[in-house]
Amino acid sequence: KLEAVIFDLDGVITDTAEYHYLAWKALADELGIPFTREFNENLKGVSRMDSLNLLLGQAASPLSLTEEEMVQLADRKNGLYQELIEQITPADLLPGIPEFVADIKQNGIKVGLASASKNALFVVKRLEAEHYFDVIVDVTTLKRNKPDPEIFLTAAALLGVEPGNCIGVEDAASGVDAIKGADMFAVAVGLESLFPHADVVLPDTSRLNLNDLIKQFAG
Ligand code: B16
Ligand code: MG
Repeated sequence: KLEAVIFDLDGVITDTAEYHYLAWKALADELGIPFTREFNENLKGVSRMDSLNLLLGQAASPLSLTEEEMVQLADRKNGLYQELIEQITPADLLPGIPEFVADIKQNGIKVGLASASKNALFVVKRLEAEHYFDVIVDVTTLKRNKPDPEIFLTAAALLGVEPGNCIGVEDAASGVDAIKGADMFAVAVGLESLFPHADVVLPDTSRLNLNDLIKQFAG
């Protein structure tokens, strides 16, 4: 029986995935490293430092950077990202999200947030969506990044529910793998071809429907 729905933030609750892309793209341009939207898919759900390493791997000739230079680059990306998310308002909730969350809560099902972002709480506050979530996992308390299931397992434990009774909602392949690794039902939002491991793939958030998902979950 469904006890909780656990959401990713960036790209599911709001389109901050676009802001992450724009900030990485600006950094890549400065460094003269090619960076496409297609390659950006690999960064979704991936931590800041791991993302930087993936981006640097795209350089035509390998850059030899010190630890300190790496941290400076990551900080610069984060600064650009933080400028972009200052502008977020509740109007930036993705289509269907307020209705979907309201429906979940009305049915006595719990709601969790499992975002890999250290900026997650700031974004949730800008969206005025704190009240959506019974639990928001603090990513700084975790040992392992997505695709490791730790973040989804932590959300379930904090909610006091069985992982097998949870649905996870993600926009990243790494996140879907984290959900499946946690033994949860995985709903992906985006292009079907990007999510071979998801249980259900929906083209966008406006298609999230609790009744449909409960049927598929039970099916
Ligand atoms: P930060 P999510 C993830 O958030 C993003 O998808 C990913 O692009 C980003 O690098 C990561 O958070 C870390 O974010 O630099 O703000 O700590 O999709 O798990 O909500
Ligand atoms: Mg995401």
